[in-house]
Amino acid sequence: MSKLTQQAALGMHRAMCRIRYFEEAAAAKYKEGELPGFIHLSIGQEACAVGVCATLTPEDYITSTHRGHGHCLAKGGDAKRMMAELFAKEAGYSQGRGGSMHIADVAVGMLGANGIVGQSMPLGVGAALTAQVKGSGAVAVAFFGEGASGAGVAHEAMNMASLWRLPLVFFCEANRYAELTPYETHVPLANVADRAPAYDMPGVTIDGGDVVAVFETMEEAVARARAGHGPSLIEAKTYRWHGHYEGDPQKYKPEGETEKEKARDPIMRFEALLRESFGVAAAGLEAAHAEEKSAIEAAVAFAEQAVDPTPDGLTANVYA
Ligand SMILES: Cc1ncc(C[n+]2csc(CCOP(=O)(O)OP(=O)(O)O)c2C)c(N)n1
Ligand SMILES: [Mg+2]
Repeated sequence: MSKLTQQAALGMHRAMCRIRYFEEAAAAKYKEGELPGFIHLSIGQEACAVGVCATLTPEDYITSTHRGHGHCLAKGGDAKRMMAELFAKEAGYSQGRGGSMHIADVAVGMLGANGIVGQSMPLGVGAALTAQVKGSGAVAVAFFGEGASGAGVAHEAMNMASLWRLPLVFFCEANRYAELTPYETHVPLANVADRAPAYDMPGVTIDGGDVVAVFETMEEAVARARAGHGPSLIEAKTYRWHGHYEGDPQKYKPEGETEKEKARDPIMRFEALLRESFGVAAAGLEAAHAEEKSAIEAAVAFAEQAVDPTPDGLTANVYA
């Protein structure tokens, strides 16, 4: 396992800030009524997206979920085109036709957000099979939630990936809730990763708020996948600070739970490590925050000024 360099660590810190500012801006604009449709935010879960994608090359693939902004940004997606998509503008990734849950950037290996719970997993199988057949050396990571882990298709995907020894990592962001449903009311096991032995693959449960733990665990799983030894199942225990969707009154959360989690902010925890173990000056971290914040402000301005789709484009890219 390679040691995390200061340069890589700083890049990861920036990516976490970028996701946080992107989603905070999206939340604010949603509240103002500027974004049509639903948005699902991953604020509090940034260490997962970033720790995973920091182990991948641009040629590697990820498949994402309905909560996919962080995944896309961490894989190298463009904040301006993403924000424009949220604003339903022509300059968006799907020309404003898809919104938050239909953002993909194949050029950076981001094969798509996905509104169909569980489907990131068979799509990950397909991407990994492509890499195996082509002998390209690429790996795929399928992000999914603990809610998705009970879907039939999740088990079909893990079964097939193991059988064919595909270069794939199943990465579960176990954020305690599936919509309004708490973990223990729909998963019989303490950990989603405990299912891994049934598929003859390694399974590990980690602290999803610790970006270095995510990175190091992923490095091992990616190395295993690249070496042709097959898939792994990683479960990161994490927490979403916001509701399932923006506007969710969150009545199902016990009082004080979100505040308790906010005190363990993954960005603050990483910053403490960067100062103490990597010798990074506080001023450097503040500068990173300022730059990422202003890049997101630029993305919002870009999206606000972008043009709306026009009615004559209604049937473009419609095939049936
Ligand atoms: C096939 C399917 N069934 C149900 C839904 C409705 N739905 C949207 S999100 C969600 C819960 C997903 O929970 P989880 O996998 O834990 O992801 P999280 O929202 O916590 O990130 C459900 C049931 C859906 N979108 N697709
Ligand atoms: Mg969940």
